[in-house]
Amino acid sequence: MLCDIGGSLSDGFPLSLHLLIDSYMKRLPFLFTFCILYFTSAVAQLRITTRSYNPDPAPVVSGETLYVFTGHDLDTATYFRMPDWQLFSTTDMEHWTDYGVVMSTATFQWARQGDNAWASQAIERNGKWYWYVAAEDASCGRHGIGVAVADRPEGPWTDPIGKPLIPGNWGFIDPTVFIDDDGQAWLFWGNNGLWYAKLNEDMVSIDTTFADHGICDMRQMLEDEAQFGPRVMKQDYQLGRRVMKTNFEEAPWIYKIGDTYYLEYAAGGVPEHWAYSTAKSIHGPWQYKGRITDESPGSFTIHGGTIDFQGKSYLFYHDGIPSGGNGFRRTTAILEFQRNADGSIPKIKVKSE
Ligand code: FUB
Repeated sequence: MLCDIGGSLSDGFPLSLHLLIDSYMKRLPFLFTFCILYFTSAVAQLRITTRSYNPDPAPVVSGETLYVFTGHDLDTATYFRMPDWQLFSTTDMEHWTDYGVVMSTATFQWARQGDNAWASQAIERNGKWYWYVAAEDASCGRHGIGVAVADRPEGPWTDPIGKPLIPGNWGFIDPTVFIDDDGQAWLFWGNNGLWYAKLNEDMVSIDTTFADHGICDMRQMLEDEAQFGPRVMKQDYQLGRRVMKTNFEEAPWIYKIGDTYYLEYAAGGVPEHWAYSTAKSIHGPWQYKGRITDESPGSFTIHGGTIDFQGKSYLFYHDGIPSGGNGFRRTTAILEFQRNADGSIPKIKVKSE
């Protein structure tokens, strides 16, 4: 197994991010105008709703229905102000059912209440739904990964373990979950670092005999340009300064087609673009495959993922177009695309309106 289990878990989103974002926000008008001009041939974007901001989309197919679990940026947000999570569904990619807010931080007694309800992904197994979320572990003031369970996507959702599945630590955000052909479920997560764990069959605990007390640290792999793309100058939150790092930033999105594992992710530092790597084993080594999109118009984050539904492929991500370029008021966007015959993902042009 190509798992590095050494090193301390110390990357994450610290106060220095405020400075970085502050400088980004000052450049927003220019960047937003640039995006609009750059994507001149763009046509209207597919939206689920503009009723509320709905960032960090995580699509999942169940039978004839595609569900999209999202976060929720408050209408007045000037930093990440995210109290709860929302749900939408469709059977035709045109008409959407809006379930509104279906879960909040109140589900997790261990979490900071009313804020920091960050990115998530849900999955169905044996008639139950499991929703993995990033929420702030109040015991340490850092994000950890929680899990909620329900009989149906719209809930009611409950916390079956009463504690974080993965306790808080630097960079412990953005969970993505996947069940392999042999029934083994895997949970990946990370910002400025990447980690994964083997879920037990109950989906609400991890196999602590795996890797280092159940967690495999992939940060050494992230150092390899062949696996995660060319180094760029990026903020290192642990060091509090900018250093050269490979492409991976955050928001892993994992799935498998045939015998190939796909790991899509937000890349390049902020502003982020969407990129991917593939592997023949869940444990790697990964092979960097390139950009899927350029930066998202009006948003310095891009969090999303691709999914196949009713014979077509779709990219879900968020942008800042409806809010006029406010990177903390993000809206889900959808683009249809065609995978190449060899399974590779073509470069997809994000839309400007
Ligand atoms: O929405 C809060 C954070 O911003 C997510 O966890 C990241 O992926 C980025 O989208």
